[in-house]
Amino acid sequence: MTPTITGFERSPDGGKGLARDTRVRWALEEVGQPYEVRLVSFAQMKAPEHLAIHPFGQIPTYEEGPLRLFETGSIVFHLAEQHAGLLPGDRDARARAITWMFAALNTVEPPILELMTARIFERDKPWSEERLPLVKDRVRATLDKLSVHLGAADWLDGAFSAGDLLMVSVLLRLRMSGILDEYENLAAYVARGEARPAYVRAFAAQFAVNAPSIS
Ligand code: GTB
Repeated sequence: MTPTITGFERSPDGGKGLARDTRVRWALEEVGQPYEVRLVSFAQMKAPEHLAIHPFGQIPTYEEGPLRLFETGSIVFHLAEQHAGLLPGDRDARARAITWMFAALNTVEPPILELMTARIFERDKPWSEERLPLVKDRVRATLDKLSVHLGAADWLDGAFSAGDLLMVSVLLRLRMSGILDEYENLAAYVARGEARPAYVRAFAAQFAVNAPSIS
């Protein structure tokens, strides 16, 4: 059965691949699962039909027959459980890869989201200039440790896994701030993720929807 995911009819990022449907597209591409996309407007996201699938009125969602999921981490985990390629077979290695999925979403992403909020939504506030360096330092405090863990390795724990897929996706959001380039090994790690054929296909698919039209 071909699953259907949802994405923005028009992403606010204009095709940079930062909205979370890109993570789900990437996971689907990694496991070779064809999929369909239902594009939704902001109004549609808040309508009862969509709220029945996503209680918080957001994207992405995932529908596969009677199964309806929301939360990107849960969708990626479901795909990794159903298909080979995103989680190791060995019990302990699998548990560690899942730990990295949680680390990406629960430990590394929150300060990055805070930075995006500070840079985009709070930049006109009178206190913004004073707060921004503090928020940036909270991101660095996490990246310092992540960078030490990664060292010279290609991926976080052995072979590429769903943990790397989510971690690269989270770190990608830092690119515009310039902070990612302060960490040579993390910048190379993200570039390695972006070079994967599955990521290239996922990025191209969301770009085809969201690229700014030239008229
Ligand atoms: N915890 C949920 C998950 O992981 O799936 C969070 C889902 C979520 O935040 N979805 C966002 C959404 O639907 C899209 S990705 N927002 C609309 C709303 O809440 O009304 C967040 C996002 C949006 C835009 C950019 N951008 O333009 O750069 C980046 C990320």
